[in-house]
Amino acid sequence: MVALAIAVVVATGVVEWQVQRNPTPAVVTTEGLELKYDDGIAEGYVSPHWGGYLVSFSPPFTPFIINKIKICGVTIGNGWEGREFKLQIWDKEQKVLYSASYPFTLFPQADSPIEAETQLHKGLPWIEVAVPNIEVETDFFIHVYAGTMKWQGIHLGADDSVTNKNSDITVAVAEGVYKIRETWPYPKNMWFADKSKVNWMIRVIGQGPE
Ligand SMILES: [Ca+2]
Repeated sequence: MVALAIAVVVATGVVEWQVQRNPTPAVVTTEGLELKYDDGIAEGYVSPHWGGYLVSFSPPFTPFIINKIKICGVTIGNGWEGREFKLQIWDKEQKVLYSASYPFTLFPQADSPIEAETQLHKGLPWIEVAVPNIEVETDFFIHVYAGTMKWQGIHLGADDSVTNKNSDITVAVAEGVYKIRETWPYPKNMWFADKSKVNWMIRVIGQGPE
């Protein structure tokens, strides 16, 4: 918090800064401020149920410049070469601020759910995706649309270290148009059927304006 206060003072007179009231927990790293809800260790890996993963964030101050997104996960199965997932940044009104596609092969691959289970026990890996300095003026969302199903494709790490207040899943209602899914679709016998326990392991790295 000390670093944040200094950053705000230094910027006085250059940019109008707004300190946010209930910011997402953040840590200072060599790359900037890392916003995160999870404790770094996945309790499971979960499919997006044919849709996407959505996490809302409240930056420590605005404007806030997003430089990088970190995502913990794995792809299950083979033959994902050429397939892409969509990474988006939405503002608080769910308007798209940034949208780009990235190859599935950025994620480490597990040939089967059993192999994914082995990776989970070793600690699911993180990937990093650079984004071109997206400035946000409000709370925002990170959306990872994978569109893959039950035992195949992209599965993100799920963390139960805090009560979920920020993670949702999305559905595509038309080509490139998404909405937050109203129901939580996972089977009752799975621990992640309880939405309050599921935090998608997506983090944001950013900073104030120069
Ligand atoms: Ca955890």
